[in-house]
Amino acid sequence: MTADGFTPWPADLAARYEAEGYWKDALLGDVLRGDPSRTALVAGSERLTYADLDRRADRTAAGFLRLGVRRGDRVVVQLANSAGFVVTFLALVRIGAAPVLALPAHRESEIRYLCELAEARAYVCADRDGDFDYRAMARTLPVEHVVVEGDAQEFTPLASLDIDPVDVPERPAPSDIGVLLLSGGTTGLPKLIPRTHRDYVYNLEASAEVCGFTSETVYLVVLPAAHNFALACPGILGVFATGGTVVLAPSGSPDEAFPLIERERATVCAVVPPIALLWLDAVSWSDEDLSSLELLQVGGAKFAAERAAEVPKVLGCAVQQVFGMAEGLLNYTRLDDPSDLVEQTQGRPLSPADEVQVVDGNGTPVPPGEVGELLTRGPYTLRGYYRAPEHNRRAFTPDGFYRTGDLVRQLPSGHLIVEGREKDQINRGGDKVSAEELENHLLAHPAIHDAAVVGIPDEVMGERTCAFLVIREQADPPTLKDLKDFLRTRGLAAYKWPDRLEQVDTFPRTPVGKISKKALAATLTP
Ligand code: OOB
Repeated sequence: MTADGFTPWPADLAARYEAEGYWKDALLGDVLRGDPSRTALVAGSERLTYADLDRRADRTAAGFLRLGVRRGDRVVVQLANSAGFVVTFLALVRIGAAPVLALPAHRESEIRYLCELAEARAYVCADRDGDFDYRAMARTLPVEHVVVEGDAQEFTPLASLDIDPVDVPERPAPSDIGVLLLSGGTTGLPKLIPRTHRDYVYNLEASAEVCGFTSETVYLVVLPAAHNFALACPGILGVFATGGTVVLAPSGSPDEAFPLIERERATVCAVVPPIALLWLDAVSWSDEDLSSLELLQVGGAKFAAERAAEVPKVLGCAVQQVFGMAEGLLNYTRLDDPSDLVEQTQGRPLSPADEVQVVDGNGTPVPPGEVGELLTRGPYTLRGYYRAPEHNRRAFTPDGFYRTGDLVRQLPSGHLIVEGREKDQINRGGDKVSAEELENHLLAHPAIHDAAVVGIPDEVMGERTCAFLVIREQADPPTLKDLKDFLRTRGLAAYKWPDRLEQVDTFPRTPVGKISKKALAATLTP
């Protein structure tokens, strides 16, 4: 690991990725490659051409420079799907400051930690999200500058950073950290994933090619723009690199998304399975014209084969399964794959340079076609989490493969089928909840002696979160409502709160004395 918390690729592999053309002298700030007069971005009532967006990014870059943000700095960005998000992202990467991409749902517990871990120079947020006031939270954060989109109160308005452009004093290098993504997490505290300019540019360009993006693509964003899937798989940045149009929606609700598909003639959208299920249902009662849709990308959690098969029939567009991770590796079903592979698999690796191994508990490859843990390394998969040397010793093999914690089976075609998970994480419809992180918060409750968090199957969400609790003697057991209030005051994002509580006297143990989460989950199934 280098002094700045980044684990580089070994020299021999780096030389190979360069020689074979995966890594180019490419910068994230240069991805706006559309015709200057064409529409790059539609967000609410704003419509920006490529020329407009380019100018806005340069002007806001000048504003961040004036604030004192420089190459090598980190800035925590927490914005909803707005033009401000896109402009802020481009402005920061142009001056070589890495955006730390928090989700709008994160709260003080996550944001404070991210500011501290990244030693962020600034925090960029919206004014509010419904009842929640980001500015009130910002007052307590350890950052020099708070920049607010909307009503800034005493803070710096994002709009005030829009000033005359200046020459960038120090351009970033392609091997610099371009952006820091959030990991789904399996530990007590969130982890940050450093993505270099050149690896992320490869990620988004290769994805755009595999997904057939062109200047005619109109991409509707319904997932948080800060999520890797919507940002770069191929996402917003993949559209910019191929000259198409990005349309931002506030959410995946059919009420908001369908009218935008009709109005903007959207051709592609990326969703998580619960949104796909909602859409499959909603077409029967909605009267919007969705005939422009050509491709629905579904990923983030397992999408059932039967449902995938329904997409072309019900929505009239092709479906693509995407099994990806912010850490890097992306698997896509290909547009010309036979329908059984598209429906029944989660795709195959994006890059010829992706190395995958499927191994047993000892790290030995399993026979072809059998289930094992997926390990991977490649030109766009991290070699270490940011500033996490101890965790990195467990999360990577000695030869640099990332242990995904996903249980998969690989077909002779290379396609992967996700069969389960080994990591201690709940996948709640694509939102990832670290069991340990939630357990630590629960253990801080005065009535709770011990806590174990497990995922329970759910038809729509795939999984929901159940907290098994051992209550202290003489203490009143908290209700689910009590616990949610408690977790709210602790500043934990609401998607991480438990959906269900179960009180137990003791936890079942494995032979080595660990809590058996399998046995706990089994007590709930009839
Ligand atoms: C995407 O990224 P993350 O970082 O939120 O979550 C990664 C994890 C994977 O390790 C796997 O456990 C799960 O999410 N996952 C899937 C899946 N796609 C992701 N599990 C089953 N089937 C799938 N299709 O979720 C992500 C990043 C980029 C593109 C798409 C998704």
